[in-house]
Amino acid sequence: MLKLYQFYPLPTVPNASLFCMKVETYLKMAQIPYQTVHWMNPSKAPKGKLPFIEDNGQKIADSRFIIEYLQRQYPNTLDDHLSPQQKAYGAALARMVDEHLYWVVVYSRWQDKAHWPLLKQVFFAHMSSPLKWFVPQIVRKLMLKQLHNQGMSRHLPDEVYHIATDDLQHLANALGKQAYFLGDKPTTVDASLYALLANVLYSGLTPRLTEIAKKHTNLQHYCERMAKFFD
Ligand SMILES: N[C@@H](CCC(=O)N[C@@H](CS)C(=O)NCC(=O)O)C(=O)O
Repeated sequence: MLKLYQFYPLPTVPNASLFCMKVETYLKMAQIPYQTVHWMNPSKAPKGKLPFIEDNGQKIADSRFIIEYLQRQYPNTLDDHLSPQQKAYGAALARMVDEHLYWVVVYSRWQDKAHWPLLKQVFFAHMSSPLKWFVPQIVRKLMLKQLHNQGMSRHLPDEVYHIATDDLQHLANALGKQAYFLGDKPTTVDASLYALLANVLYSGLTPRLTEIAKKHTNLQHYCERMAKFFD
């Protein structure tokens, strides 16, 4: 059976990693049977990041390539009704989440000092004792370096939360009164959007972002609908 290598789940969201949760949401939406393998050390993954999958003796890394592989190997009708224009719009929304808002979440979790004690406790809950004493600091240093290189942490905190406010408003407007981001049926792009929005609203790890997102009741109702895939 297909194996999904990902971090341990959190009590309130299927995964704290947006990319692990995106792939798991897609597997559920596409009704593909899989086994989860909980993995703590991304450096041992094929591309040094999680998630990756193993299927028929082949390892595939990166959520985008994983989903493309799954679409080829386990065809489904999720996106069949979409026009090329809707697919292009969906891809733009997914990239906004995966390549941009993701960094706002990373900032809120790792850079914002007020959030660090809780993050440390929750993220490293499954780590054994000697490692637990020094690994969290090493990982935090790595994440802060990534944030600096990507550029998000060069902004002032208020600027980062301004970006979040603006972009979450765009997402709320994009969803409007629809049940899912591309209409009345869930499609592949909802895997990315749900992973981000559920983490922002329910993980408990980004209180300032949660406050901003909670103003949009349509985004909350959307997450409640998407959560049914995990029942
Ligand atoms: N482009 C990758 C991004 C995956 C990613 O950034 N994973 C993070 C967890 S959310 C990770 O493993 N980070 C470990 C590291 O950067 O060392 C994907 O779509 O799968």
